[in-house]
Amino acid sequence: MTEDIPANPARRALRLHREMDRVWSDLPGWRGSLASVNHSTIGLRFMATSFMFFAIGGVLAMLIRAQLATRNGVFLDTALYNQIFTMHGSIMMFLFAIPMLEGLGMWLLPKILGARDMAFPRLGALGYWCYLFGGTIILASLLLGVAPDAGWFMYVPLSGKTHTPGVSADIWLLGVTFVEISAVAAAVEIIVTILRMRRAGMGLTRMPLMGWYMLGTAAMMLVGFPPLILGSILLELERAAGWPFFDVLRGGDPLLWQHLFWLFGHPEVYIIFLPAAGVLSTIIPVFARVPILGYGAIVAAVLGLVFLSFGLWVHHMFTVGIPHMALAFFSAASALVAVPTSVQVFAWIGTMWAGRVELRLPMLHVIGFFLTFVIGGLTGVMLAMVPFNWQAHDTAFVTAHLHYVLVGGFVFPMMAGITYWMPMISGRFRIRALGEAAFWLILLGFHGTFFLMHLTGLLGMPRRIDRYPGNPEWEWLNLVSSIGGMVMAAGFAMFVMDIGMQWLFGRRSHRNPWRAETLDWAMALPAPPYNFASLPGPRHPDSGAILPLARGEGLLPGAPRQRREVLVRDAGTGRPDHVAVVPGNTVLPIWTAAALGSFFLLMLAGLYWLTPLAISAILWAGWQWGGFMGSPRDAAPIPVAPGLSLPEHWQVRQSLAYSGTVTLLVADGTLYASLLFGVGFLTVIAPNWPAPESGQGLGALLAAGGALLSIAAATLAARLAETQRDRPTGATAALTGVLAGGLALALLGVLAWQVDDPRRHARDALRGVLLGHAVFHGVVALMLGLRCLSDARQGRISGLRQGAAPVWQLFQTFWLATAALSLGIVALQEIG
Ligand SMILES: [Cu+2]
Repeated sequence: MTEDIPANPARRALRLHREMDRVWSDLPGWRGSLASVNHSTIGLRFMATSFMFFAIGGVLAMLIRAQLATRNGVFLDTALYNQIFTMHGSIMMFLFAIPMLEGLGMWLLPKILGARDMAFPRLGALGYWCYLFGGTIILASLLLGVAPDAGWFMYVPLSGKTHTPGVSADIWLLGVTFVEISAVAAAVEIIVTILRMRRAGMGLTRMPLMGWYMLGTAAMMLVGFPPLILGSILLELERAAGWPFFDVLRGGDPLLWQHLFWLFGHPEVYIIFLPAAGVLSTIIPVFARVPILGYGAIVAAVLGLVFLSFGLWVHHMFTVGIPHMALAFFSAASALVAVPTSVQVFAWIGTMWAGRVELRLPMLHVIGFFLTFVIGGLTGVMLAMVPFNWQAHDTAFVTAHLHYVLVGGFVFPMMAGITYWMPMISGRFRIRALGEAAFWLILLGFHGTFFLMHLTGLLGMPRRIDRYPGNPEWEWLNLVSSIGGMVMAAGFAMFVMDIGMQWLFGRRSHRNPWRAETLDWAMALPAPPYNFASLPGPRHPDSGAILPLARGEGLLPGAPRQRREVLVRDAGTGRPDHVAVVPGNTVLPIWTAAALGSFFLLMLAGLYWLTPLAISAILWAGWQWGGFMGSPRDAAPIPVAPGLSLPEHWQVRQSLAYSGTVTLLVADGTLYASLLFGVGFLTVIAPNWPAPESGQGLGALLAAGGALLSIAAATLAARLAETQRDRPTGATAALTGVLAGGLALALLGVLAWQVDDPRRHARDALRGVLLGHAVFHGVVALMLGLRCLSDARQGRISGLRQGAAPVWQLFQTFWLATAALSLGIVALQEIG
């Protein structure tokens, strides 16, 4: 697919390493560690932090098991028990599993795809700080005794103001939303990295399977998280400002929350499972010493799972009263998921069958996966059957199923992955025996805990209860489960010890210790911060190229311009397209996260009047981020290989930033679509509609029309500013666009003045949100416009250099489309 690119002349590998290391290393000291943006550092931090949260979630689980060991458990009172199971679920889902897979993706993807960094290093760092701050807020609430206690699914009306006064639910909603920012950021980053930064000439059909799995995962995150973010915003608005979305008396419906939650919550299972399956597909062929069986079938299965996972959320709601046809459809669809899942399981078994499996430690964890996950899959098919579901609903059976799927489908594969890639992280081999003992303890402890819970559930024990004085027949089952839990906890402690011992005392590992073929092993151990001194291309497709790449024979060798340069390819053809300079060490991400965090904390404290301060800090930080889009000079093309020179990223329209914006707008569009779903759902389903007569008159109509016209004018001006950027008319157009955008915002403000009180009815509340959506996008569009204007004034844009203009133009168009749709809907409501 690409013409072969000639090799660069070989140089001394050590010299090249020193040159790269100077440019790519983190700064020394603790201050330097705040400024780090390198994907390896950030990825490892994500994984280490998530493991810490896993330990905390595990301790909470032990408390639950201690309470349930006897039927009159006096260990915890009910209020604390409720906090603990809510926090156990929330921590494991939001603070362990998702960040763990983000960390793995961030750390591994550039290595396995043959790149030096992720597409947006600063965004990765921002995501990490958001995760850490959000997680800390959630955790602190437990220490302060105000932890969320309404279950990790936060069902309304239980989580509403009436039943859960105080801040506990707000902490969950704001904290989790804060953490989700990092998930959406990671999804954007992963997609753009996979599509545009793979080794030159690596076609999609020859991409390591991990790439496909992460692509599927990121796509699901991009579409799965926005509904939950929207749901959290709506619920927080209802709690904080009294805007009714879930209050039946005022035109809301609690079921809306369930839909939004499970629109996220179900794909979540696959979001967690797919990267884990990617790990399995990566390491099984290595230890079986044969290529993976059925590459194409696996890719098809991944795509099938991504597609199916979005049609299944209703199977969490079989008992809420939905039409029979819908029940039948979602039941069948849920059972259908077993097909792509088993395609993969058969491919893995077939691969092991065809080869000769070396039973090293990572492979033991793979066996643990098989023993566990298959049972979880079977009980999953059972639960997909509506009559059985009605029987087992909300019993310990479901808890058992859930843990079989999540521990089998995520924790075991992750332990396999960690032990597999540890030599690359630590540069050392493991010490024998400790890891094996840990594995057996975890496996036996796990099945000891959860296998019997199927039976406990079938005997009728509900989830989430803290005492069962009237049911002595559950007692011995629970006691065995509790003992199993303690054994498993001891196993995890040993696992951590094993990792620590390897780090400290392991003997040095030689290169590529597992004799794997993927590019992640084409580097020295431990992996250097820049990954590859020269980048692999069609000539150097796998781990066999380790020496030529270190000697600079690959593409874009070294760092002669003293900056972090990466190669960006055309997404389709695989031809190298341009050289992007990615940002180096900077404290901007942590500042931005702190600004965002202060906004969340002020909201939590109820200090709404202080939030404008935080908002200005966020705007200031956002302005600084844009500084990277302009450059003061036109540069000569950069030599990549003999006879191949490429432009810098300022000079191309299809830059990483542009691809990233397109991807982000998919998430943004999903959020908006979820909002429209909410409007439609409440209008059609909720009782207490139609809404009372609205008092909006001619003034509102004029303001709406005027705002729309101004946005259209600004969009036109943005287009002109982009195409004419090298001429004075370009700067004039930018100025016009900014002014028109400002006018539109002012008119939206006038409109806000005229809207009926949003607390009156769900329709008015939804109008408030639609308006807020338009204002928010207006502010971002205006910032981008100002950036273009200022860059044009300072000569940071030219005929060759694009600056922020393409992104502005894109965003402005999105603003126009959504604002027009929103105003159209309101107009329709008024007529109809
Ligand atoms: Cu589900």
